[in-house]
Parts: sequence; C-alpha cells; structure tokens
Amino acid sequence: MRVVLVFLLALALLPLPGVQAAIMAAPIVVTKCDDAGFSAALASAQNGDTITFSCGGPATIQVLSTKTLDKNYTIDGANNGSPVVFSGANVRRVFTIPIGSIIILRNLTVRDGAEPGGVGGGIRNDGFLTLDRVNVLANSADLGSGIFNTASLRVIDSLIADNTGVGIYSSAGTLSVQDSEIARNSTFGLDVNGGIAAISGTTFSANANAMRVNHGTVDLTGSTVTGQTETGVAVGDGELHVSDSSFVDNTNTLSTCAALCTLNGIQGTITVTRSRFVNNKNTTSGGASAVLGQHDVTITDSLFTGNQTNGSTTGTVASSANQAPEKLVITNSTFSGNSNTGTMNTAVILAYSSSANVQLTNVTIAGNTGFGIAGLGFSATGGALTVTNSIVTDNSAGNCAGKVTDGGHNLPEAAGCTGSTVADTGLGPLADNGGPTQTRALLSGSPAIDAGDNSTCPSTDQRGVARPQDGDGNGSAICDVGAYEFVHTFQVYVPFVAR
Ligand SMILES: [Ca+2]
Repeated sequence: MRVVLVFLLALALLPLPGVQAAIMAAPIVVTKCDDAGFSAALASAQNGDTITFSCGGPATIQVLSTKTLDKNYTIDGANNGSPVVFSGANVRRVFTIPIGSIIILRNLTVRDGAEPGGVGGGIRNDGFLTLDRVNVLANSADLGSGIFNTASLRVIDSLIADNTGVGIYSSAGTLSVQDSEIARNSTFGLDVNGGIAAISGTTFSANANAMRVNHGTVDLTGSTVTGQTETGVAVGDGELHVSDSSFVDNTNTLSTCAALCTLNGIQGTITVTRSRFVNNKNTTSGGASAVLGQHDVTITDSLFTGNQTNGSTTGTVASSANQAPEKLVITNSTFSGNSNTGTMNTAVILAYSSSANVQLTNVTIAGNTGFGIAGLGFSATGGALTVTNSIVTDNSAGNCAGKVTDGGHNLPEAAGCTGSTVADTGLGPLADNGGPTQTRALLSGSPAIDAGDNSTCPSTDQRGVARPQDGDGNGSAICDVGAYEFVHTFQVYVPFVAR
C-alpha cells in the first residue's frame, strides 16, 4: 500500500497539462455573469485555458443545464474578491467532468445541485478533478450529494458542508483531501466504496457520520473527527489507517459506536497510531465509546480519556465477533478517566466474543470507572485476553473480570487482576509528558521502573522515547511496565567557579 501511496503522491506533484498551458494563454474573462455568458466561455475554452470572472460584484450563476466540462482547463471564480457561486437551483446537477477531462475548479462555490434518484448532486467526476478553495454546499442526490467520484479527485483548502446525504462519495479511483473541512452533511461526510483515499489536515465536524470505508483503503493523517452525532468513522470491508489524529466529543445515541468502529463486514482492518480519543460518548446498549473492533484492529501509542458509555455490554474499546486469526492488539497506550456505567459487562477493554483474541502489551489502564468492572473484562467463554508488561490499577469497581491471561510482568495494586500485586504503582496524573499524546508518567521510585520484559516490550514508549532505559541507574537497561518509560536523570554536581 505504501508503494501505491508514494506513486499517487508523485502523480499529485506532477504539473497538470492544463496548468502548464494556462501559463501561456490569456484568460477567458466572463463579464456577463449568467448561464449564457458562462456557457459561451465554456464553448470557446480550449485545452490549457483559464476562465476567470469580472462580474462587477458578487455573482450567483444559476445553471439552466448541467455544465459538462469536457476539455482540460481551469475555472477560477475569484471575481476580484467575490467568489462566484454556481447554483443548480435544487433541480439539476451543476458540473459533470467526463472521462479523460482534466479540470481545476478554484475560488468558487457549487451549491444547491440536485439529482433526485441519481448520483452527484453538485458534481459528478469521472475525470481528473482538482478543487482548490471550493465550497460544495447544500446539494442533494441519492448517492454522492455533494460530489460523486469514480476517477481522480483532489480536494484542497475546501469546504464540503450541509449536503443532504453524503458529502463526497468515491466509488473507485483515487481521492485526496488536504487541509479541508467536512461539516454538517446529513449522512456521511465521506463515503469510500473502492480505490484509495488519503485524508490529511482535515476536520470532520458535526456530520451524522464523518466517514465510512466500505471498500478500498483510506489513510487518515493529522486530522480531527469531532462532534459527529452518530458514528465518527466506520469501516466495513475496507482498510483504514489512522495516524496523528484526534477523535473528540463524538456522541452516538443511535447505534453501537461513537468514535471508530468496524461494521458487520466480512473483513476490515483498522490501525491507529499516535492518536487521541477524548470525550466520546455512546449511550446505547452494546458497543463502544472509542473503538469497536470486529476484525483486525491494531492500536499503538494512543490515548483514551474521558470516553463514556452507559448501555449494557459496553467498553471504551470493545472487541467482538473476531474470527481467528483476527485480533485486537493494543500496545503502548494509556486509558485513564474513562467511564462505562452500564448495567452489565462493562470495561475499558471489553472482549465479548467467544472467539476474541485480545493482546495488550505495555498498556496503562488506571483511574477508570465502571459499573461491573472498570478495567479489563472478558465476558464470554473461549478466546483469549492476554496482558503483558502492563499496569491495570485504581479502576473502580474492579480491575479485571473474566478470563484474563497473564503474559508476564504486570503490576496491579490490588488482587483481582493478573500479575504481582504492589502497594502503589507510582503513577503521575494524566499530563503532557512530551510526545504527541498525554501519558501518566512513572514517578521516581515506582515499582514499574525496570520491571518489564525486554523480550516483549516495544522499542519505544507511547511518547516515542527509546526503550529500554536504565531507570533505576543500576547499569541495566530494562523496559518499564506500562505505556511510559522512565528516564533516569543523574544528579550532576557542577562546582561553582568564581570568576
Ligand atoms: Ca526502564
């Protein structure tokens, strides 16, 4: 997949033929800013042209027929600081880009397009389309209300909002979204059903659902998913890779998962790295506030705090319906201050499938609350929940329940969970201790320092600090227990030298 993404990046950086030629040609300037004036400009445009506007003030061009952009050119609606609005008047699509066309739309708004019973209310793209500083607003269709993409779509510095239905539906090809906002779409902000997509620096806010990955592969990087009213991101039979992203304040009152979950697909893969899950809430029976994994889910170097559920059989991260060899693997991550207050089978990490295969390594689970159990819970027979090099402590009520397997080098403070009981694990509060996500530091003298297993610990801690460190200064570098590796600071005597 990396090879494919690098190839795509290279493609994206190549100058488009239309851009090169546009440098050579004088722009076609639209001064009669209505359907007839714009249609005349489109009719005269040749490959490489740029169409601009000088409308003498703000302008809305209501298209009287869908405009087919069938050559290679740029439409720049800057209009001397009053970007042009193209409207479908809620009766027709605004733009169609056919196979092979290379089009750049810049500094304009596409709104009120409609394709009742069809696809692509605002824009249908079967060619190579770039949107640069474009608003796609309040469009409607059966599928792809804002944009329906089958080929190559690149979205930069743009706003895809208030569409009735899906903001962008991508059925195949490539989709790139950079530094954009996807907001208040009534079903899904993005709906990926094939091909590959790369989303970066983008905020999803207040959609019903931010994104669905039914098929295809999606990279979500440096992005924020906040304020969704149903599910943040849902994965069906696709592959999702999340890194350096935040899922914050998503609340689901309707279904099983608030932030990130797998649907009932045949397969589906999620990886999460260096990301935050904060204050997500799921209020229904069953599911998860942060991550619901039904197939392969891998979580590394991430933080979970302030997430809440109050239905029965719920967890902050819940694993269900995994079929061997699928598994939920969590490494170098912190769970603190989450609550699961339902009436049964609640836990921060909840395995409730008889075939669950959950592996936790160097995880810190501390200071969470729950009704039945607050820490680790295994609510079915069969399967396995194995915990290694981890701290599971100060969770009320209870640190572990069900069949928890001791992978070694765990440090609970009280009986009831696997490992060697200690009086106090010496954890600091959740805080910024360096690195991309907050952690709970090991305080000096903590029994977790140098108590892990070098053969099973990862090569860094949650923050990216190298493991193992010689935390107690005895000359032996040994991994710590939990998500944080203590760095011993030697007392250095610096003699005072008088000048
Ligand atoms: Ca150490």
